Amino acid sequence: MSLLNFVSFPPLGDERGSLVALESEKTVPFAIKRVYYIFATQKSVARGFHAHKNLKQVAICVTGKCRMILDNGENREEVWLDSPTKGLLINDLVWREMHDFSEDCVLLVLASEHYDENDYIRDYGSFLKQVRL
Ligand code: T46
Repeated sequence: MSLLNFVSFPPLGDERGSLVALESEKTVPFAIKRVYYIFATQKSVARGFHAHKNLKQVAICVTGKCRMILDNGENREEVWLDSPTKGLLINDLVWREMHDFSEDCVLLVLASEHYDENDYIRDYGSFLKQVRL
């Protein structure tokens, strides 16, 4: 089964332009407890390099693009996030890396839990041990 599960957010456009509505437990398949966004990422910087024990997220590039790698310990897949109408659903226990941010990239992330540093697995070896239990 692919690691790349998308949520599409149809634009509610009219002659003035486009609008996307993100609704907790409706267009977004979980209750949203936190929203953050990543922007002004410096050239050649890669981010992420961790997994979460208990966190679902939807990542949307609202402007610009970046390359997202997901890895469940068995398979590694990648995708360009490059559309404000395309959300990538990231489940628990999935290693993620973000690369090749465009200068204008704004990566919006909707999260199912509040921020908790103890939820992060930041070491790839520990991640592999955990998913292979
Ligand atoms: C993820 C990817 C896609 C907070 O204080 N609150 C928050 O909600 C977040 C997300 C971060 N922080 C602090 C923790 C660090 O001191 O902000 C700093 C940067 O966070 P981090 O190095 O974890 O950023 P990324 O880009 O490596 O990862 C982030 C999320 O942390 C992570 O959950 O899935 O984006």
